Amino acid sequence: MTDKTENSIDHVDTVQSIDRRKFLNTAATAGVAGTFLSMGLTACKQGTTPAVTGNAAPAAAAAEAGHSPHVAPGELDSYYGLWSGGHTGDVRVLGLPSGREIHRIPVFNPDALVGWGVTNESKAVMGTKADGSLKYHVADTHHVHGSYKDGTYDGKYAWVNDKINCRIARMRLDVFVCDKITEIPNIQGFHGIFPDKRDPVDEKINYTTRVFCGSEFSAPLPNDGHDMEDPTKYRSLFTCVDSESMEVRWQALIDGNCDLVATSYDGKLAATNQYNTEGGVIYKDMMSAEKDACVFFNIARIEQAVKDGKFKTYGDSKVPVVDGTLAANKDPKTALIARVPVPKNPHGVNASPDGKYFICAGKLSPTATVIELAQVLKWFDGEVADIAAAIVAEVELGLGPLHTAFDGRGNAYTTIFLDSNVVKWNIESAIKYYKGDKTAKYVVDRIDVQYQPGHLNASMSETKDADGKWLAVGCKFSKDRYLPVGPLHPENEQLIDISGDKMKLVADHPVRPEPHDFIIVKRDIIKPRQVYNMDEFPNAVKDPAESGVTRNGNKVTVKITSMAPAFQLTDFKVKVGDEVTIILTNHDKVEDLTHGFAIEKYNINFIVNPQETKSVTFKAEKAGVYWCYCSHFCHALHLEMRSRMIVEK
Ligand code: K7E
Ligand code: CUA
Ligand code: CA
Repeated sequence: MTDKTENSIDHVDTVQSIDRRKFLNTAATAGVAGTFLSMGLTACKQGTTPAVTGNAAPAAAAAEAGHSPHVAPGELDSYYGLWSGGHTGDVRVLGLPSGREIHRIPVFNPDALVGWGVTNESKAVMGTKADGSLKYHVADTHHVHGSYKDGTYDGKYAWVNDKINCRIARMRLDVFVCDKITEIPNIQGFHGIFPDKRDPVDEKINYTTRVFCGSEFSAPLPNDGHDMEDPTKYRSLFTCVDSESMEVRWQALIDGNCDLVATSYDGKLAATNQYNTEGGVIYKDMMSAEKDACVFFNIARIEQAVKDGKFKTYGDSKVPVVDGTLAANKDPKTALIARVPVPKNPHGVNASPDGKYFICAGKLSPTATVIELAQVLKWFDGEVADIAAAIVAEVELGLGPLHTAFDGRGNAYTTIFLDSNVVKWNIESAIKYYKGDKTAKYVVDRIDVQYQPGHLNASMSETKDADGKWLAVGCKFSKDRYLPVGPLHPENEQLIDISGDKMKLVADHPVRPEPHDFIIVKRDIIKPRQVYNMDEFPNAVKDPAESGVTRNGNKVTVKITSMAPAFQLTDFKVKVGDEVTIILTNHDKVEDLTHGFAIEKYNINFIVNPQETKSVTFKAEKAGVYWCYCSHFCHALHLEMRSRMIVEK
């Protein structure tokens, strides 16, 4: 174990420390922090609040130093931020360093602005019941990750998980729209995701072709009413989804559970941290063991096993499930998985940008475990007898380490939930220290954040091009940082300048609860288009002359075009009882010329971007005249841009 005085930071502001202590003892310990503490952090060997909270900067002092996040009016940010929205079920797009929110991509939940969950096209992506209504209305997004090429983002896709209904969604980054959602079978509590960075076998494939998914909760397999009262029979699976087709390729049955996911730069390994190796159903059981694990998956071997027919299927699912349990994988030379022991209930697992290490943060242990991937591969080759040899460091960072980001200069940045700070530490120094060199100072800097940080990420941190400029931190509590707005506080996203030796807090941004993970991508990597090609939509009304009403029994199709400031049809007739489908193509080609289509009293609104086509289907239930109006400002005659739906008895 470590000696934290060895790794203290020199400049301790005693007054600040006392203030913080007082704060934690009152406000924070009353909440989640208190729960965590009572859950066993005090059981840690060195589990008292560290003497050093270090570098706590009063707001005024923080503002005076560091690069300015201010981006002047008319100027563009240098990074895109893709932020999971949490239980709003969407993905936020920010410009960084300004923190300006420039878009929200509706994903799992309906969105009244664009008509997500209203249009037929979006419903087809979201999934419907037999009657055409949406299958799900809630979601909980945690993790957003982008597609890779050659170890860095290629700007093609991003993916996000839904923990509530076990769905993975893909977003096209050329148009910032969700285009596919897959519901993963056999699992519950779908939490971590990570795309692979190259193919484990074919050297030529140096880009993402798979996305790996962890399932946090175990359940009977198949979950069809058997074994419900016997949690020892509950199972958890690790899932591989094809990044193009978005079909589930395979699953691996494991012992314990999955939490977060990381992938190696050589494509050979994926891993998930496990906090419930105990298979507990209540938290006391889940934290009963001193060690949990980080499980590594040998992707090439798993896919060979699938090819060789060594799999089962469960219930209605056709997905091949290989056996990744410990009992079936005792011989390293044929093992599909390797299980590295890490201290009690670890949380994040993150891949260092040099491709060498995965870092598993301790959560209930004050440590981070550094696992060397070369050693894991050697274990799979039978060259290393004990998998624990892959652990090259296990060092103390503070109370409740969760997630780790990187600056590309050999430093890691880990959120320390209970201490409410971010610690900057040097990986190679940590390895030296762990090897026995007690002069190695691995803690480089520490900064207070407000308050209780979950995820953090640095610019390009999860790529080989980690550039060490900005670090954003998602704080779970904002408390006194903003004007009070009743009982519900916003969360607090903070921006830290990490370009120098010392971290500098430069901005606070309130955010609707509750974001988790995010990525910060150099702006030139993403190449969005502003105008669609009409041919991308098979149902496009390509010529305004095609607009009109066609009837097939009680099914009525209404084709409409828009061109500012008019719809072509200015009116259309349907009958009560008709199933009406309106197809609207926007013929405007001008960038930023979006129209809306809202139908009074029919609960319908959606937008069409330049050259885009969308459709809605509904029952004409009420006789009368119903104005259809353009709901999106488009022209000086925007208010006049209307049509009439005349519903005859
Ligand atoms: Cu740490 Cu769901 Cu990634 Cu949130 S999880 S903090
Ligand atoms: Cu068209 Cu407003
Ligand atoms: Ca545990």
